[in-house]
Amino acid sequence: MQAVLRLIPLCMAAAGALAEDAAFEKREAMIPARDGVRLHTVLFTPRDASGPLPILLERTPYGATDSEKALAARYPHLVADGYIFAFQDIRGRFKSEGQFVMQRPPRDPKDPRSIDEGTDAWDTIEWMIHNVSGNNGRVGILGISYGGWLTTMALLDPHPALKAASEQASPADMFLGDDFHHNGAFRLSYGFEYAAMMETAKEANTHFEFDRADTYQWYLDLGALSNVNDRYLHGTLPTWNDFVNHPNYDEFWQKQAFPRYIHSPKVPNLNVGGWWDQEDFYGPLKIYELFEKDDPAHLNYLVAGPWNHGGWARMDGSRLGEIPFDSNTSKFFKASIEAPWFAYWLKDKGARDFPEAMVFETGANRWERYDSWPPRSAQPSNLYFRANGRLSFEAPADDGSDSYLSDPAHPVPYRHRPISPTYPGGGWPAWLVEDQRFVENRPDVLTWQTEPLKQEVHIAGDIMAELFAATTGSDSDWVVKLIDVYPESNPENPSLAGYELMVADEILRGRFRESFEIPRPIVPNQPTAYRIDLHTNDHAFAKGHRIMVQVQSTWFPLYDRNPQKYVENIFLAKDADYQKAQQTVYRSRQYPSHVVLPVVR
Ligand code: PG9
Repeated sequence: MQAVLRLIPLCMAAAGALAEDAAFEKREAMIPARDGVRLHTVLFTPRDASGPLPILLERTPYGATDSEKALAARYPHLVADGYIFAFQDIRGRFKSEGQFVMQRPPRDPKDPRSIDEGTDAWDTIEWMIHNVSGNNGRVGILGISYGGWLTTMALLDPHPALKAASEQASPADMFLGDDFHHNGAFRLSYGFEYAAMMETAKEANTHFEFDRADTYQWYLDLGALSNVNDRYLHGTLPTWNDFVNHPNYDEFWQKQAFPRYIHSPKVPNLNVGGWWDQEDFYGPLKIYELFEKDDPAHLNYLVAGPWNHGGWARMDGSRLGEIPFDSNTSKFFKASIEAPWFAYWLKDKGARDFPEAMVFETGANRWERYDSWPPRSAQPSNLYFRANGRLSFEAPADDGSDSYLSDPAHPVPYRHRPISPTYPGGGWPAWLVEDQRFVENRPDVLTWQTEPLKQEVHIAGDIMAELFAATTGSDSDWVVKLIDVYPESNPENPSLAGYELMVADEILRGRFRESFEIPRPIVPNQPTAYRIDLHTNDHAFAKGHRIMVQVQSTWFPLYDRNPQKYVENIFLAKDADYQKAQQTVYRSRQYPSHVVLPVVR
C-alpha cells in the first residue's frame, strides 16, 4: 500500500507536562488519517531514554489510556524495558473524529479512497515515525479483545515500520465463535448489553440500566426478541439492528470475519488466548490457525494460559474463581513471554527461541512447550454416553436413549442466579469456572460421567462432540459441556471437594447443523447427527477425578431461547412461537453419541 497520507501541519497539542518527577513526557496528538479524519492519540515518551526507542501502539474503542499511573499499572514490564507508548481512540469513539462502526469490515483495496481500522493503524504509524521524536523507526502493536482485533486488522496490510505484534483475545468470527454468536446461536446478554455500551454515547461506555437485580428475570420478562426494539431500543442501536437483519451467516458476517483476509504473516505475531475466556476464546486460536497455514518465515506463535478474558493483564493469574494454578501465571506471561517478545523484535535484545506454542496444562498446572498446536502426539479417543448416566471409552453394545423436556419458559441459567449485568464487575468474568453442580439435578440437564479415573487422562488438542439427538420440535439448541469432577474428598483443597469444573463447552443452533448460510428446519422425532466443535484444550483429569458430560437445550440469558419451532428469523419471533419440546439423546449402537478427546496419556 502506498502512503497517501496528507501530512497536515503538526497538530500535536501539548497536554501540559506532568509533575516534574514524572517518568514520561506526555503529549496528545490528533493524527490525521488519509480521509482527513483525525485520531486522538496520547503519547508517552520516557524522560530518561539514553537513545532512540521503539513505539508500542495500542488502539481502543473504550477510551485511550491517558495517565502515567494507568500506563504503569497496565504495562509495568514494558515500561521497565523502555518504550514510547501511544494510546489511540479509534474513529468515532471518545476524542477521535469520524464515525464508529462496530467491527468495521476490512476495506476493498481496489478502492483507493476506502478506509478501515488497518489503514487507520497504517496512517498512525506513518505519522508517528516521522513526528514523534526519539523513536527508532520500529513500531509494535498490541491489544486485548477489541484491541486484539484492531491489532489483527493492522496485520492484514502492515506498515513497513510495524515490526512486532501481539494479538490477544481478538474475535475472528462473530457468527461462529466469538462475542455475538456461537454456531449461529445468539449471545443475548452480551450482544444486547455490548451494543448498548458502545452505541448509546460517543464519549462513554454506557451500561444499560436494568430494573431487575437478576437479569435472568429481566430477559425472561422481555419475552421474544422482537420485544427489544418494540419496548426499549426503538431501532436506535445499529448493532442491534444488524443482529435482527442478519440472522444467518450471510455476507454481512462473512465480510467481517478473518478467514477470507488472513494469509501468510508478514509481521511476527504472538497470539494469546485464555482457556476460560468468556468472550473471545475462538478468535485467537482461529487467527493462529489461519496464519499458521502458510508461515514459512515462522512468524506466528501461540500462548494459551489458564485465564479469562484478558486475565493475563488484569489479574495475577494464580487462580480463577475457586480454581488455583499454583503460580502467578500472569507475571510469568508478562516477564517471560511478552516482554522478551517485544524486546527481541523491536530492540534486538535476547534470542529468537520462542516456543511455537507455550501452553498451560490445567489440572497438572504446568507450562508446556509444543512445536505445533494442536500437538501431533494426541490420539483421538471416543468417550461414549452409556446407560445409567455412565461415560465409557467402550462403545455401547445395546440400544438406549435419555430424554428431557426443554421449556423456553424455564430455561437453564448459565450461572448462579441472581445474574448481575455483564459489565461492570459481577459474576461474568469467572462464570466459566463456576461449579456446575448448581444445574446438575435439573430435569432438563442430562449428565453422564466416568468412574473415578484409575490414572490421569491428559488431553491436548481438539475436542469434538458427536451427538445423535431428536426433538419433537422443528428447531432446537444443543449445548454440550465437558466437565472435570473433583473427588468427594479433596483434602488438598476442601473447597473443591466434588467440584464440577467445566473445561470445554459449546452450543449449536440446530437449524445450522448442515449450513450456517442456509438454515433448515429439523425433522421432528427423527434421530439427527450434530457435530459440535468443543475447540481446543490442554487439561489433565487427575487420577481419582471423573470426566463428565452434560447436554441441555437452553443456556440463558447468555443465549437467547430457541423457539423450538422453526421460524424464518428468530429475532422477529413472537411470544406465541416459543414452545416446549421433548428432547432425546441417543446412546445406542446405531446412534452412539460421544465426545472425541485428544488423549496424550
Ligand atoms: N469482547 C469485547 C469485544 C471485542 C470486539 C467486538 C466486540 C466486543 C471486548 O472485550 O473488547
